[in-house]
Amino acid sequence: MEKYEHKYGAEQIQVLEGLEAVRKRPGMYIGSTSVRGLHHCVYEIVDNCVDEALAGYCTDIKVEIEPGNIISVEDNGRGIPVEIHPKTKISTAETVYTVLHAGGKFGGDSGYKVSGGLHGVGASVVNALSTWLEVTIKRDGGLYQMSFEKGKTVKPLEKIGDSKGTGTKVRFLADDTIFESLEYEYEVLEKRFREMAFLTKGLKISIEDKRVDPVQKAEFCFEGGLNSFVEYLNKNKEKLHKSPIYIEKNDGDVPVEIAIQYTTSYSENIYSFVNNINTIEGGTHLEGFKRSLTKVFNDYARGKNILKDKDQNLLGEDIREGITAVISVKVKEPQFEGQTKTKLGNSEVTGIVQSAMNDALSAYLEENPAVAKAVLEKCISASRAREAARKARELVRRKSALETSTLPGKLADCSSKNPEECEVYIVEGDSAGGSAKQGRDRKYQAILPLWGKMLNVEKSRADKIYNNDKLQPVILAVGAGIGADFDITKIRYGKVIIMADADVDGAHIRTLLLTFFFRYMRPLIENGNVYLAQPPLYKLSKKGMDDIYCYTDEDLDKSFKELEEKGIARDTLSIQRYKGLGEMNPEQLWETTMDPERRIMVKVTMEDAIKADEIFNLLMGDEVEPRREFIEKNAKYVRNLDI
Ligand code: 1YM
Repeated sequence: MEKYEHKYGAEQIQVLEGLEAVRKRPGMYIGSTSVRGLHHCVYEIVDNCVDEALAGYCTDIKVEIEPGNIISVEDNGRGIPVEIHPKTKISTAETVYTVLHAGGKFGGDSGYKVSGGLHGVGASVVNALSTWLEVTIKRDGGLYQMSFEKGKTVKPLEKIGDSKGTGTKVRFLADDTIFESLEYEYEVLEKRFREMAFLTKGLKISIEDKRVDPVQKAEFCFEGGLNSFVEYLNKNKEKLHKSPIYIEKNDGDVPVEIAIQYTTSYSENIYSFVNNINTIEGGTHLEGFKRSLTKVFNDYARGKNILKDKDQNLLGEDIREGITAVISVKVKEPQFEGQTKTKLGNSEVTGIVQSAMNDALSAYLEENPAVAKAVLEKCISASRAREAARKARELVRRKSALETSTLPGKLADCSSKNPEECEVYIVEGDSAGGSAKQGRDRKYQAILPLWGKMLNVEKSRADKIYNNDKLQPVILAVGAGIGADFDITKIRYGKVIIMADADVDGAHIRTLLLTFFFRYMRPLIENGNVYLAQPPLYKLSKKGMDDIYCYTDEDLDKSFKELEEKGIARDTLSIQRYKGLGEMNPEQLWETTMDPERRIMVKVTMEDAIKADEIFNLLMGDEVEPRREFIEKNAKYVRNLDI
């Protein structure tokens, strides 16, 4: 068997220092060491397979979660090159796994590798953050293998046999001294791989979770690409036209793929991707899409005399009502901006997307007049509703100007007027509201109790939202308007905290409020002003001992263990399980959930909000069956919002 020589030269010493840096500051390379960073490692390896698919050599990717949280990823591409690399003097495969950012630098460049941002940091980072990692390569008729521990080579690449076909397989165990937990969440991975399969037409991606019996698995392959994606997103919605509008332009520097389908809903659902990365904050590609959509529909409506000379143009928001769209572009050197580095900054992309859309969309409308008519009718009714909303809003404003207090009656406001130090607790239920009012710090903390069933935002246009008696107090308390009028500089509280029970009803209210904020006060979430309070689930007490509050089941187990070590047996403790906030007296609520020194709060991210929005669609959609199915299957997901 041939063996690849392994020498430690100056290059190799630099390599080891490089990977040491990754282990010292993992967050810098994978975002975080939470379960999110853990999943990120899997995506990094799978991204290499997808690059190989985009290059036209790989059709099949298999991902497995083995018992013990070992990840295995296999593709049927060309196999990572095995010959000695001229610069490092070791095999190219080992170079890819030990040199930081080797992917782009060493010729393994598909052209659309991501520079900077959270993604694309490569195989060597995953290697550095793994207790062990093993790579098997089938190439040129040979079977090759190498292995590493914590990024260090323990077995350099060696030919261990012959092979038919080609491909690469990577198995690794993430390092539990680096990651907070090694428990992969099957649903999270499944969702990402479904998305990746939608984004790469014809690529088959399968996932199997072998930690559970029976094995949980899924296989994705979509010949329709983004068309299939949009159909999937709309599967529980009523559609205005049968098949999505599909636009593809591959001839330029920036390939563009877009699918659009209108539904009867009132919300706007646009997902955008750059190099397969979800650009949650949008950017120049989304801007180009919106501009073209607005222009093409207005031009068509004028040309066909659907909009008369005297009529005003339709606004972008009118034309996006009820739209579901996915936009995917590939950019060679993407610049990512924004709070979470998921906003595309490359200015040239706006015009590229815009012109790709202009031609294709106007041609589509000419060829499909019935679709054009149905969509425009909806747009026009949206613009009328917008007018009605404006009038309703003015009414609210005028009313406020006359009244001495513009604040909702139920709000117990704080005495400070400095938004930076103020917070408002939106509390579910009257009794919890009462406790919160008594327990709070009056100077900085305001309480707004809400009750009863929330308005179904999905089925309401903006005018109804303004007049809704449940949401109006929230709008007035926050003080910054809604929708296009929302002005973040006017918010009255720096922290808007949703405080709901840790049960299904609480999750429901949380989902509703998050969806409302996501749809109508999005900057509030983007700016990081929305929080979820975390009330405890249990109280442990015993005579002569300070009460112990536990916020999760794991917390409870940990406390039992710690107490047992101190000689306090479990069965001598009195355990209270809190079913609702209402069971806590004001003092307890302050101590456990509201005291800034002691409380645990979760800042809501755009991802949480998107998840809430998706769940909300399912919970509130017209069809009962998918909702029931979803609740049965994914009750855990609703709780996951709290993670
Ligand atoms: C399970 C992980 O990494 N597959 C993979 C990686 C590479 C190639 C094929 C590949 C790329 C190229 C040429 C090229 C990589 N090669 C490199 C480098 N699966 C997985 N499959 N031949 C094979 O891009 O030119 C980096 S990744 F740098 F060595 F070329």
